[in-house]
Amino acid sequence: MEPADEGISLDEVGLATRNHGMPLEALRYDLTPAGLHYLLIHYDIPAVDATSWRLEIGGDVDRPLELRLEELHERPQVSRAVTLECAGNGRALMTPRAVSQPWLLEAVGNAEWAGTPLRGVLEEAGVREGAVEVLFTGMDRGVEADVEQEYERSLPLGEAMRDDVLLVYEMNGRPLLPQHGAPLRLIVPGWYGMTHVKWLGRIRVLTEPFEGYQHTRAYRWRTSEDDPGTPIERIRVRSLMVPPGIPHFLPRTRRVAAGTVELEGRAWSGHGRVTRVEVSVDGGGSWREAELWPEAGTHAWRRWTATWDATPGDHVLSCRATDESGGTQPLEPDHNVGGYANNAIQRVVVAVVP
Ligand SMILES: Nc1nc2c(c(=O)[nH]1)N[C@H]1C(S)=C(S)[C@@H](COP(=O)(O)O)O[C@H]1N2
Ligand SMILES: [Mo]
Repeated sequence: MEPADEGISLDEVGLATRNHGMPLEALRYDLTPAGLHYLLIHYDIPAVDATSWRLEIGGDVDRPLELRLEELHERPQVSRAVTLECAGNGRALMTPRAVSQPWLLEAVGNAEWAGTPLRGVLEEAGVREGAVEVLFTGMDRGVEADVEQEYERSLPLGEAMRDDVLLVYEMNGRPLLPQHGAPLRLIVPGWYGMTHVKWLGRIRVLTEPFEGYQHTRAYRWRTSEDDPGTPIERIRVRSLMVPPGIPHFLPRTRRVAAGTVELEGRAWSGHGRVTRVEVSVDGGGSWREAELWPEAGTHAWRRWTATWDATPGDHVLSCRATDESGGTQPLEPDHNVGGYANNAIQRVVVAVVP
């Protein structure tokens, strides 16, 4: 589990300072306050004038639409708590490390997202018979591996038509902030972060699968450089804990007073309900059940708690979730070239003092 030895480059530090994570103590909140939610912005936050902004819906539809923000607000409103996690979460803990946003564990957040179901808008536009995918294009542009592009991702038509997929204009009851995609973003509960396209400008219904950079080059599970790989889609089951006690400034190991310690954290999965969380206080050698709290939604994180009788000495604390598909968390990362979908267990190093 030691990160690669070669050191983090200034380029990676540049990404890490732009794209902050959620401090793990914020796992305490049912809903992550907007300023504590993680951020991932591939290029720049685009300058968008919400009054002249329009959402274009076109491609393989009977009636192309152009909607203003007020028109989206007039449509049926749905609000739901959804956990977002970046597909690169845990990347910097893989060896060798893929050079990209160097997340440790903190690329996650759980917010209440409000907007209108995408399906209603697609039905109004009239999706034609031969449609297979829906493409979502952001208003941000940049260059990746020499390819100049707008950030865009597609979804299979069946996923796009799910009734919980939303065109979102509010986060935690407030208008969407610039960094989270104002004036409008996509939310696809259960899928990794890259799917939730921000600063939406255009939606296009396609008759052929989309073959853009973010599908054919990035976000693929590849075992070697020449493996074409398979697409990264749904969030793998994962749990994290609020690190107990107090931290050292550097490194962020913990100091805890001996006695009864209440451990708490959250667990989530894009493959069904979280059915079990276990905790270990000996680095994953032995496990016992944590208590699961009531669910707040199918794709919202679930609270768990456990009591620990902390005895003086050094301990490594971990938690491990299982979902209803039978998925659980491995002890070590499942290596892949892009450093995606690392759901290996967290290890919190704790010194218990008398
Ligand atoms: N237009 C656009 N949408 C985007 C991105 C982006 O760079 N541009 N980043 C994606 C990635 S990789 C993630 S993990 C999530 C992060 O959402 P957040 O910053 O609101 O947490 O947004 C996704 N949507
Ligand atoms: Mo991401």
